[in-house]
Amino acid sequence: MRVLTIIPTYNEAESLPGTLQRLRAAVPESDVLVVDDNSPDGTGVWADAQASKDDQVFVMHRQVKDGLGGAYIAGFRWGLQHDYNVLVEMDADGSHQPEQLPRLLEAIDEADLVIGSRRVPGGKMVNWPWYRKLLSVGGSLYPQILLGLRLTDITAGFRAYRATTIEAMDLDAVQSKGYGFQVDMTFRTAQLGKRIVEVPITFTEREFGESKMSGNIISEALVNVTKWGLAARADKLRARLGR
Ligand SMILES: Nc1nc2c(ncn2[C@@H]2O[C@H](COP(=O)(O)OP(=O)(O)OP(=O)(O)O)[C@@H](O)[C@H]2O)c(=O)[nH]1
Ligand SMILES: [Mg+2]
Repeated sequence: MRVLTIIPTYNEAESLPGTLQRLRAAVPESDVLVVDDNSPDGTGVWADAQASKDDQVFVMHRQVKDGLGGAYIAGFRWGLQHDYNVLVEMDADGSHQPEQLPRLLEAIDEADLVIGSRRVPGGKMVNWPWYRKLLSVGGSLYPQILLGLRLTDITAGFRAYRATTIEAMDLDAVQSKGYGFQVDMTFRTAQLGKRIVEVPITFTEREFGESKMSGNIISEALVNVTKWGLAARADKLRARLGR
């Protein structure tokens, strides 16, 4: 099983070193691809220096900041071209613990997508203020209901995909940039009839740097989820009416 862990970065010079070092120690068999959007703080330059010392670390540079969704799509394409079997998504900011990645990788034997969930038994959120928790619960519940997905944490960003899951998708059609990207990808995976499994993780608030969460990202997700949910319902109805 060839595993590639993709880490999108924008201004993570303070966080990436610790995350990368922990990841290489916890899961030495995984190659790593850092996808940096020309971070003004020099994250990309630091990553290049790392890559020149470690032949399991690779860096992709993109010229403009184009959202986490765009960075992952570019990383997925690279991973497919380079024949990896499993493509992992992980944040640079320390929210996702590399030491818990083996749990996700164990579960991928029996699944097409494994989601590290904060809300299955054993899952935790550490150091998150109440309003972020509320936003996260609401942000997960609304799409779960509207899209009819029986999952607990569909916005979660610590995940492992089988390469065959990503291969089966039309990546050009994935337009979501921010939070909605995770929901979008989950919905597509479910619509393909793929197996989705959640495993518990401990999610920790970032220590350094700044959040890229914004009102824009939230409203993009809300509008899109509503659109997808209604479109899926209309499709079902049309099928039932035989048109
Ligand atoms: N390449 C790239 N990476 C991004 C972009 N936006 C966010 N990221 C990275 O995606 C990961 C998640 O972003 P965060 O800012 O932590 O977003 P979040 O986890 O939703 O929010 P907080 O944890 O509250 O800060 C981090 O590693 C970011 O550096 C982007 O436009 N381009
Ligand atoms: Mg974060």
